[in-house]
Amino acid sequence: MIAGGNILKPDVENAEYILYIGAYPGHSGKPMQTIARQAAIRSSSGTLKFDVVDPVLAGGAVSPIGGNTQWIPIKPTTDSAFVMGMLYWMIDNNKINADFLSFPNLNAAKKKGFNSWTNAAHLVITDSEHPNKRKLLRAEDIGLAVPPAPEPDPKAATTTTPPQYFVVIDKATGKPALHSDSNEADLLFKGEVTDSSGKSIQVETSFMILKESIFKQDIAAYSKICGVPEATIIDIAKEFSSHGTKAAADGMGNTASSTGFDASMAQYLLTLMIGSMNKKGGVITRRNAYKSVAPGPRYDLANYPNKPKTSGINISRAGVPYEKTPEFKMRKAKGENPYPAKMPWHPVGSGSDNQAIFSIVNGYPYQAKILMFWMSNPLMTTPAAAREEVLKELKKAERVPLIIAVDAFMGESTSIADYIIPDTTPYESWAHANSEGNCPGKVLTVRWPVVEPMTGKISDNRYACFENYCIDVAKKIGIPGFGDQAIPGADKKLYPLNTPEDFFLRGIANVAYDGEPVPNISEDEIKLQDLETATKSWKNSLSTEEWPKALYVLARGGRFEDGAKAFVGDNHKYGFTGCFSLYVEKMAAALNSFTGKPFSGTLIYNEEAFADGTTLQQKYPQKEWPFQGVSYKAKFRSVSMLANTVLRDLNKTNSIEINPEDAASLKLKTGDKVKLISATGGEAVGILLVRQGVARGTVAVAFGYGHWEYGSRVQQAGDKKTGGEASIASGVLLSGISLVDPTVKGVFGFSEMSTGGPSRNGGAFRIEKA
Ligand SMILES: Nc1nc2c(c(=O)[nH]1)N[C@H]1C(S)=C(S)[C@@H](COP(=O)(O)OP(=O)(O)OC[C@H]3O[C@@H](n4cnc5c(=O)[nH]c(N)nc54)[C@H](O)[C@@H]3O)O[C@H]1N2
Ligand SMILES: Nc1nc2c(c(=O)[nH]1)N[C@H]1C(S)=C(S)[C@@H](COP(=O)(O)OP(=O)(O)OC[C@H]3O[C@@H](n4cnc5c(=O)[nH]c(N)nc54)[C@H](O)[C@@H]3O)O[C@H]1N2
Ligand SMILES: [Mo]
Repeated sequence: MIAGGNILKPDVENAEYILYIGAYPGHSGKPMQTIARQAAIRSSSGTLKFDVVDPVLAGGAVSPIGGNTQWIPIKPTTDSAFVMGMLYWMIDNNKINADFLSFPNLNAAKKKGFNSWTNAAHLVITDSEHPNKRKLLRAEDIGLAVPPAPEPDPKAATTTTPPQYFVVIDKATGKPALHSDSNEADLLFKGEVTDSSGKSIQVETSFMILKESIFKQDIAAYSKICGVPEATIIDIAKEFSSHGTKAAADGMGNTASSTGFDASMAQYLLTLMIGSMNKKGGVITRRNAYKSVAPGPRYDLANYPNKPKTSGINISRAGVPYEKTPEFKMRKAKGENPYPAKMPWHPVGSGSDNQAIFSIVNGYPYQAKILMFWMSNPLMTTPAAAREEVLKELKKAERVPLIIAVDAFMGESTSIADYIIPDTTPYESWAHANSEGNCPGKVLTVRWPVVEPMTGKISDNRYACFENYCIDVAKKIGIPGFGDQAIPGADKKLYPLNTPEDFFLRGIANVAYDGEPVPNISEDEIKLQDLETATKSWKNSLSTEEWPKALYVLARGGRFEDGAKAFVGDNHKYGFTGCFSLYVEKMAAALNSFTGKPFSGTLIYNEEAFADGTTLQQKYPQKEWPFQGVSYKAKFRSVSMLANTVLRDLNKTNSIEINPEDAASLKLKTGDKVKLISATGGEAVGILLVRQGVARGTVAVAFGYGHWEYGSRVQQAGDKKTGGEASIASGVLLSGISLVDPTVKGVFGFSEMSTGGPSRNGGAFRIEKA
């Protein structure tokens, strides 16, 4: 399964309808300027309709008075209930693309003009007696013959896992078949299949499991949970399912909650139900990039001689099933009940800086020795990390003996470092950035230094910066992959990595030669931009053959494929061609590390709950804690954008925002100084803003405010003082009082148990006059 918000985005240029669930086209999102332009042009010309389901009304291209858009307030953390209501109606009224869902493999989909496929018709073992219960039925479970495994490629760098064969009921024969052999499978099968010993096994399709989960409640019940009227849920379901494959669902920041997995699954299930995955006007992959820092056509920037193998357990406890840890095995061996674990382990997903912070402050699963910050400020940006109890621990030498920050600013995290290495800003530095989305073609932008860095010279032509720091430290302590013989070329020779340009220019050569190479730059263009002078000091980093193509890319700030060429017919060329899961076996097989209970493999609505399963409502009932918190990106700033005084002046501070009815019942008004109090301790004082654009029971706070460093305090280096601009610290940081989980010993930010996703949105809060 792949998460909805991560690699998929609506094709705004071609869609007829987009449902944004907790994402504002043009207010935020990636990249918000492109989305704003595309969404505004298309909706004002009447060719695109889009709705936003969000507890907070933001700016951007949405307007309550403009045409073709609608704001639908929702109760935070209940997105899956809203979507289950929509899916209920769509399934009940035959408004799903059942043909698409019946393709059990990519080839079957391709024959019918699609290029994505799902496991909707794959069978799942529901038999509670079967050793593989809750798993997808595989060929070996019923003794179905499979093709011989392909010979392993001796030249392959990594061992590939052999193909797996799942089982479907083939529509044509009515019999079990390999998923790869059937062109159309029975979507609605629920019954028994027989294994080779003649024993019957209870199975049903992924789709049936999903349907049963949805039909456990009705639309009225879902409406009650999410606070969106039943009629609105039905209207949106009708709209969403009446544009063929030219509709899409999206969302991103909304999934950062303790119910975020359900929210992202809900989102991509919507798209699958109408078959618009990988379709023009549907949902397409983002970050379709040319090869740069990769095994590329000119240089291999991912591998090098003597590359060390990493091993061990990720300190963040994320992407690691508890059952694979030494702690579990030891407790099991002693005959103890291994649950609950000492701290939560999150079996699904990947490493997490949010979770790493809580591992470090608890010294669990092991002691951190060196903590390094670069281009990240997790103390400010991780929910609950700015709490006093976290900061106090992190500053103790026994928690982390050495903290190194490489930064251009005195960020909050940088301020607790033992050593600060000065770093460059964008105009002074190199980068390869792929497009975040909203262009279907391949894109890679390249950034190169246009001014001399102001960080200080460390030797001839070399300046203090992150890359030089890494290079010099690696050489000193003998880490392979740096120095004169470091980067493998396509010609099998080894090239040096002694400077940032050695690395980035070789990446640019890869970009220039990826697929059909770019043309050579013309002499006129070189002269026009005086590229000769600009690149003079980097001459040795590329060959004379490579330079004219590298310059072609540099002069354009990257390489950009024409978006129209990224489609074949109405199929996206770079679509994800693996299986999209309606039933996520990995989730179904994973266990909650505190309760020992399995997660759901299908879409369900989970209430916000702590690690041990206690719901928030049980512990902090709404009567006492009437608000859930929501943080949203501020329109005119990013987390780190405070250094820009023009943007800072546009929105000097933020507010604690609530709905007029909530304000009336608290006898509060706009401008009142109020305390926002967190159910697990901690409070923030700010100014109240009462507005209609906030759902009832929600308190909204724009992110990016409430700094305590970043130039707000005076800092001294030698006898030089800097900073002291108090206005930088203005406003409230909601995540500074985000909930901790009282069912976990030590300090632990309230998180989702399956993935470790932090609870940025949701929780339990109270407001009082300050
Ligand atoms: N409550 C709440 N929390 C959130 C979010 C939210 O909406 N609400 N958003 C989340 C999201 S989506 C993200 S991506 C993260 C972002 O989280 P982070 O990546 O941790 O934060 P940033 O502020 O984007 O950047 C980190 C730091 O990079 C440094 N920096 C900035 N510019 C430069 C530069 O030019 N050169 C160098 N060397 N360093 C620089 C600064 O010290 C800055 O503080 O925050 C997350 N946290
Ligand atoms: N102006 C601006 N634009 C940005 C950034 C920025 O800092 N400022 N940062 C960039 C980055 S790093 C990112 S990742 C993207 C993020 O882009 P988005 O995902 O569009 O923005 P966020 O503000 O993170 O998203 C949170 C949204 O979800 C809503 N929300 C919260 N809880 C729920 C819920 O339970 N259900 C629903 N339906 N909605 C909920 C919030 O009100 C908010 O509108 O933006 C990028 N663009
Ligand atoms: Mo982000």
